[in-house]
Amino acid sequence: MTLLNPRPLSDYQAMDAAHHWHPFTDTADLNRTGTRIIDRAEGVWIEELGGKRLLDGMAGLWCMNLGYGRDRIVDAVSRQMKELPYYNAFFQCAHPPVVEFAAALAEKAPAHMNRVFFTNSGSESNDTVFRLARVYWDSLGKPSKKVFIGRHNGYHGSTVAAASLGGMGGMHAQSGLPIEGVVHIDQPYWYGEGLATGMTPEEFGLERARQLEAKIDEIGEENVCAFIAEPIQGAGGVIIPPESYWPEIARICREREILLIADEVICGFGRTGKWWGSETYGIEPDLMPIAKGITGGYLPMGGVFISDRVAGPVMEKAGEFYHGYTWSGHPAACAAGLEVLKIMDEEQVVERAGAVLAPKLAETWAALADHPLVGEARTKGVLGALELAADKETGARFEGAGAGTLARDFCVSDAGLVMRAVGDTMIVSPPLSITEAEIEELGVRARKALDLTADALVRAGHKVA
Ligand code: PXG
Repeated sequence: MTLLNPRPLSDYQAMDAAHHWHPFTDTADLNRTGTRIIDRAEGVWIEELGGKRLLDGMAGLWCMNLGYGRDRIVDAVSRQMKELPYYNAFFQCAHPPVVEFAAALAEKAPAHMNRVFFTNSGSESNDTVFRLARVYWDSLGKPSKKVFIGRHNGYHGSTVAAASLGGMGGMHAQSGLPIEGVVHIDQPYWYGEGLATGMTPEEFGLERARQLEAKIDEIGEENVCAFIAEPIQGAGGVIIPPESYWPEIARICREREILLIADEVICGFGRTGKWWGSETYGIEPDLMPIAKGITGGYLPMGGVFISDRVAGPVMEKAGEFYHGYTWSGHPAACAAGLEVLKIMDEEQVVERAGAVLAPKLAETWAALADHPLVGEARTKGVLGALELAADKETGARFEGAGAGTLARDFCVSDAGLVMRAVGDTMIVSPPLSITEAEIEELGVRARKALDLTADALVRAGHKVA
């Protein structure tokens, strides 16, 4: 096999430090330590330049749902690139892959959603949602309905509208966000924010949902456009809402006549053990932004599923929707997506995620709950989180110890595992192609990293239960 990247690691690190500005990175700090260069991958394993293998517990960035090394996807893309590398879907045009893919996606979408608008990322999908939801209310003669309600610590992307809809305080502080017309309510994060209240998870879920009702009343229903949320918050720390949360949110949106937008960028395409997170929670959103797993991560693509309820008035009354991207429905991305759907059907990926992987991950995680550092081990579908806590009863953290960062670093340096830290919450979202044996291996590696973290915390003078 030809070596695609023949330079030594130090060259890549020097070039990277000199010329590459990384996303979500303290670039000066990174340049002091040196970038890790990943140069190949197969299945659920990634390999660093030099040969070190790591189990990819994050499926890249929550997107490599079918794992790496799927030649069928590459071949489908290659065939399409030779036949028609590009044409657009503007100005009365389309091409076979975009039409085929839209139809194939509509088959998989919830029954009340029959149309998809293509974008190139989750962020773009949420910018599309931001504009389309407002156009919907305009088309119904209710132009005052403009305000979006999102959630603190929600994540909807990095563009201006998407970052505004999200509730990441650090992002907002850096660039004067959110933009006008976006407000936020609290998240249904029971372990982080509910435990100390003495409420049960179910009571807490209702309290957090009812903040939506209170916020709508405060702003005036006639001014509120939509509520947007991830079925399960991903980037915020795999925050699995109490079962009481979503039914109450759905009731409020219905009664108060505001659109419900379920951001399925992470939860979609089987992550929660069903096709859509909305399905897992029994809700019927009006709009669903999607991305990531749509191409199994092989090419950039995103989209928005549009319910018949929203599509009807917009098509009849608004006329042209002045919105679109050069690469909306790129032929190569559509070819990748079509092949991904074929593989998902053939391998029964979603069914297996729900029936085999979800219980296996739940069992593996439950075993880790005994570890002295773990305050809570939670999973839903093929998503998992471990809360690192100094006190298992109260959930008190290791103050100032950077426990999450320590654990993440031990994962990479000693345990050969990619597991992310969001503060002191360790999270995983492995490829849906993972085997049961590999989930066990993930558990073994996570425990090793936790043990090393516990030792380091003790050495630093912290008390570990
Ligand atoms: N919505 C959700 C729910 C997401 O998780 C986006 C929208 C934006 O997608 P794009 O394709 O524009 O990145 C996301 C992205 C992390 C991490 O560190 C999470 C995301 C992206 C990058 C890093 O957890 N989620």
